Formats: sequence, structure tokens, C-alpha cells
Amino acid sequence: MLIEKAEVIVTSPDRNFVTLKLTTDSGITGLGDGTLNGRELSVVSYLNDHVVPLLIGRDAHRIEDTWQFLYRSAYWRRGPVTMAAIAAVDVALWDIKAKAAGMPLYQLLGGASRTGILAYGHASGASTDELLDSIRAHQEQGFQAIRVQSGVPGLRAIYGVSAAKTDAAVVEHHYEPAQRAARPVEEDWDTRAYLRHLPTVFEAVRHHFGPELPLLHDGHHRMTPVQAARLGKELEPYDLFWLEDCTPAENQEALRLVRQHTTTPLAIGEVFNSVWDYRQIIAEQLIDYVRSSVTHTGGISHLRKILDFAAQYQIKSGIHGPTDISPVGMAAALHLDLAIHNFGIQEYMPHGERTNRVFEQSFTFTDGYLHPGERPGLGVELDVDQASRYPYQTAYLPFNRLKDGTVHDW
Ligand code: EZ4
Ligand code: CO
Repeated sequence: MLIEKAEVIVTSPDRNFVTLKLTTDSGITGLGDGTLNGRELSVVSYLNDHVVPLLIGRDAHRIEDTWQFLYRSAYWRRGPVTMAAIAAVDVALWDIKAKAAGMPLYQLLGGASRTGILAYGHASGASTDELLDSIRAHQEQGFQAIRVQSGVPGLRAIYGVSAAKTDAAVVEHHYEPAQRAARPVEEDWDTRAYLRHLPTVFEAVRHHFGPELPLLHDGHHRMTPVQAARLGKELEPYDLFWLEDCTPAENQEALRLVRQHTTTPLAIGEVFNSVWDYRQIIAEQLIDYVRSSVTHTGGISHLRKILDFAAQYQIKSGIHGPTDISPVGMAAALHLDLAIHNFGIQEYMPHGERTNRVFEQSFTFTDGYLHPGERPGLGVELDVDQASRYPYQTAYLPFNRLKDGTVHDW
């Protein structure tokens, strides 16, 4: 079965998505997600200019060989653009293979290891009262595990807190960090104010919701190792499911210091793109959850290798699932989640209605659990007519400045 056609489709229903569609000579099509938030067009160029011409005429069944060919023949290894482009090809080929087999993709990955995939949703509030309302709204939607992000007194805009205030905005339109604008929006940051405030937020949340509800928090790379160590220690009474991205972690050794001071579980890696970013923190057991997405980590083939490596150290998955992962990338994550033994939790930010019309999906969300469905392949089809209604729009993630004007990690 040969690849006959490879098309890169850019669409922006609620936000930008980059999708690779492969068509084989037997008429089977496959989809892969290559969306890289705020840098979408670089992946489009990588695919169109350097990958699409190499795919035509290749055997669609040779997934591993194609992966190794794209990775090694480029000579320039790793990096988010390269690994997102390779991921798009890899996932599209898995979709094709599973459709050819007449099976949902998870069957080819070893079959189901569980009946459903525990998902966590994003609750947030500028104030603690708003946050408590948002947690209730997420529970009403079915979520059984909840990420908690809160405003900090004295700071205007903050990562993870929805700017919109209406109930509908809180419930339907989950926090979307990228903004359609010609330049990145500037936010402000003060780590000391954040460290003082956050334990009071978790105190209130545990007081209102009791000890059982799994709670998560994302530090979004803003702390130094010693600040992260302090926060982890101070949050121990509130029994977090995880503290995510407490430090920037390009410096893998930094996690040692954090680990020595706290038993709060640590999750890291949404900006990582290969097993090499994890080598030390997995082998030294410095983390508890791997946060990579299928889309940004070379696809199912490479993320599976990272998760198998992690499994040897009792480290589990916590696959990245924000709105900037398209329904195609989400479906790929769900098939992997269902099949692997060391599944931990899956992040789930539901997409908007326009996005769901462009990407017709078979996955379900019932009582807090996701399932990829039983359709052959990924279970997602792209409506090309719908997609063409929404051309690319310039959009960027925000950035941070401290009070004195210094650029800080966002
Ligand atoms: O900032 O997906 O845990 N989730 C996150 C996300 C990321 C965005 C970046 O594109 O940190 O909100
Ligand atoms: Co995150």
C-alpha cells in the first residue's frame, strides 16, 4: 500500500490547527496533527517543503522505517518543529494501518488495558470564590479530577485563568492561552506573591470539596528549584495529584533539589520533544508523570518509547491535552492511553463547536472518563469544506514581564 498523496491542511475554526492528510493507492486516508501553538506555519513549511515530497511512493505500512528515515536523514535532530512534523506523519500512518486492519488503533498497540481514561479538566478563577464556582461547574460536566489555577492579588492577567467571566465562558470556553493578535500579549508576574497566595487557595478548595477529589496544579515553568521545593512542601497537606512544570527543566538536574525537599508528585514535559529530554529525570526517578503530547514528541511511535522507558521506574503518563492539540492529536493520545499499562491521567480541554464540525470525532466523555471509540483507525475525519471556511489567523502565546520590566518564563 503506497502513499499517493500528502496534503497539509491549515484551519482556524476556534484556533489554528495543522493537519497532515495522507492518501494511499488503495484509497485509505490517514490524519496526523502537527499543530505547534504560535509557530504553526513553521511546521507547515517543514512538511510541505521537506517531507511531503519524500512521502510519495513510500510503503504506508512501514511506520518505524519512515520514522527513522525522517529523523535520521534530516541530520538535524529533535526540536519542536521537526518532531511535530514527524509526529504528523507517524500518526497518519498509524491511522491508515488501523483502518486497513479494520480495527480501532488501540488494538494495534496491544489492546485495551482499561475500560476508560480518567481525564482532568481546567478549573480557574480570578478570585477563590470564582474558582470554587468553576470547580463545581466542572464537576457538573462530569470531571472527576480537576486542575486548579487561580489569580494572584496584585497581578492583572495570569496563566491558566480565563479572562471571560460569564458562566457560559467558564463552562464552555475553557481557558485558551493563545490570542489572535499580531504580537504576543504581555502579562505580569511576581513569584513571591504567587508563593504566598497559592497555599491559601488549596486550603479553601480542600475545605469546600473534601479530601477525595484529585487536584492538580500547573506552575508553568516559573519557579527556581528552591522556590519549587518550597511550594511542593507547602502544598503537601492538600495532597495534590501532581505539581506540573514547577521549574523550566531544560536543566534536568534541577529536579533533584526539588525532589529532595518534597513528596508532592511532580509532572513535567509538555515542551519536551524527545526521550533525551527525559533521560536523567526518568532514570533518577525525579518525576512521577510524563507530560508530553503525541503531537509534539514524534508521534505515537516515539512517545510510546518514552512511556515504556518511564514504566520501568514506576513513572506514569499524563499526556498533554490542551485545545492546541487538535482532535486528531487527542484521539491519538486516547488510543495510547487505553493501551499502555502505565497510564496515569489524561488532560482534557474540550474543543469548541466550530472545531468539532471541522473534525468529526468518535471519542466520548462519560462521567469523567474518555474513550476513543470503536471506529477503525483514529476515529477522526476532517471535513475539508468546513476546514476551508476558516483560514489561518496570526496568533501568539502571551509572555511575562516582572515589575522591573525583566522578561520572565511564561
Ligand atoms: O500552556 O498548551 O498544561 N497545559 C498547559 C497549556 C500550555 C499550552 C501551550 O501551547 O500548560 O495550557
Ligand atoms: Co502545562
